[in-house]
Amino acid sequence: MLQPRDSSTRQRKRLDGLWLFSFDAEGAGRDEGWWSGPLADAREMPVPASFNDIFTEAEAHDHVGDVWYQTVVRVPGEWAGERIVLRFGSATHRAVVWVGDTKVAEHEGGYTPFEADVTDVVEPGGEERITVVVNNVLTWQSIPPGYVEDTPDGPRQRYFHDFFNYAGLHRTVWLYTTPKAHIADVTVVTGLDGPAGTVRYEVEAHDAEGMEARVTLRDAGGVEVARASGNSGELRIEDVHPWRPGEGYLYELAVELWGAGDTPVDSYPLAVGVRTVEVDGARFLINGDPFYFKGFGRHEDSTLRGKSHDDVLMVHDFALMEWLGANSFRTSHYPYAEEVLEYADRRGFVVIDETPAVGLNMGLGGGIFGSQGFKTFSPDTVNDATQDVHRQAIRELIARDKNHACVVIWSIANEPESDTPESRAYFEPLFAEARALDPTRPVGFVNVMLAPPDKDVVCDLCDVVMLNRYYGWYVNTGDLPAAERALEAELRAWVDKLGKPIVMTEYGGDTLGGLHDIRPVPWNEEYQTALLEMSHRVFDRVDAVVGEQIWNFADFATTSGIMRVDGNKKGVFTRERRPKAVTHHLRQRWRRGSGSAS
Ligand code: GCB
Repeated sequence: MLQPRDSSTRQRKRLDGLWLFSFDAEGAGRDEGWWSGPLADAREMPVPASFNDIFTEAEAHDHVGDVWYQTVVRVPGEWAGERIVLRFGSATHRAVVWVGDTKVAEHEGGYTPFEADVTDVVEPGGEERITVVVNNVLTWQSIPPGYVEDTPDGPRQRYFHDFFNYAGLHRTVWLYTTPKAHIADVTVVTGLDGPAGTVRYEVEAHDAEGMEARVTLRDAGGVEVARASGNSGELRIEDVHPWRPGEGYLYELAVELWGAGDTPVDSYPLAVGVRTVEVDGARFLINGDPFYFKGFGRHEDSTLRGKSHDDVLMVHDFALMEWLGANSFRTSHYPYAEEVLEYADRRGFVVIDETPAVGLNMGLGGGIFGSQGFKTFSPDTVNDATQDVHRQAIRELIARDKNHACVVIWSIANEPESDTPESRAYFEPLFAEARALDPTRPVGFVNVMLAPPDKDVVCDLCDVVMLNRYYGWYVNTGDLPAAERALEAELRAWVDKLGKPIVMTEYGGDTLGGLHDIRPVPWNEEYQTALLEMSHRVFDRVDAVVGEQIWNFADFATTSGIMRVDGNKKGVFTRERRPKAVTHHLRQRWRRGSGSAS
């Protein structure tokens, strides 16, 4: 799905700002038709933002069910005759949208965009009321899953992942135009051939009978380097400037649709980084060179905004990662805002792109205190219907992010159950789906500590083994020598079993910023440094380890519970982005080139 862009044939209008907003604690709005007039007794809510932390009441923070958003927009008069589209970057976790009294869109899944052609519903030059009901409930048939417990005090949302269930309109809402005959999708696949680069392209055009697609590729200085016509084809750049980690060199592909006239009917600019990605034995290659991932599992998370996209935070977070010498991150545990992927393309960051499939594991009790008392895969829990939603989440992720040079691995789930025949049966078709949709990128999932090499039955489907391990924290707590032996033994067992590259997608321990001691003890800053140093010694001894992504970049919000003190504190930065002492170790390691591909 294409991002809205301005071009010679397209315009867009950002609908962000203060919208009317109502909690619907009784779930009455859908029956009462709240879209059919101004929202009664509404407050104002910033868009984009999670709604949870804006007001002061506990009911707002912990609301379960529907919330309503409404705004009035004037559609520019000069848009008459154009195709007009209303697009949401995300609505967490599902939404229904009305323009005036007409229902125009419905979407399941909290982290991918959706849009509606509203040409026939809006009047250019007129004012239109847009109403959205957003629902934040997690069920056994949502991704991520959860369930609602009815208590005497009202519904309580339970879920199996370790981050707060922030919800709302988290990303920009656009109203934009395209011509009636328009470019609906573009797919590019890049390659390298000695000093030359190739860009295979495919254009999907709608209502464009008799028209021709033409593409022109320009370098970063605007100089044309290749052109072609036809809905698909291949461009060749004789002396290519590849996209590479640390150097986000981008070409621009001008995609145009031509009819009989002497100007294009539609025009869409797409940034293209030319690079290759490949797994070769136990090595991970970008442009044929071994690549070592240095970076983090992150969250879209900050005070007040919750999971809202925010350019200030994004640019600052990348600056902090660059300050440390990081070159990569994983979009744990859901697709991040499209702006983040675009920025990663430009900054030369390498991204492991993950679906929202987190918490499909009833063996994990929100940490280490045993299981949840459910079977993960069963007709009443994660079932065929859940798998369909998961499949759709994979489709939407790949459709959205397939053209980003920064994306080098699809991660189809985080820490699912993967040691039972049911898990194998569940995941086999999902791997097939991801591979069919994108045969060019490695596919994997992130393996949990409960499924080590002698138990896991799914990792052989992966191109890259991605491991979350907490030696020295949840196991061997406070005993780093024992942790060091156990971590190394397990990594060597993975090498013996699969011989594939291993990325450590999580390791670390909770650390209270400012807590110091002369001895490293769990929770103090000395311990975080010692634990990471221990882990790095092991990674450096195991050749198949091709990456280290610490859990987490910054402290983040979770549900309250005895395992978490004001959230998860495994960040190397606090939630306010102040550095913990360990950042100095990381700067030394990553900037002087340790933790690099051999
Ligand atoms: C994990 C999860 C992550 C948690 C982390 C922790 O394995 O993937 O979502 O936050 O452990 O801190 O326990």
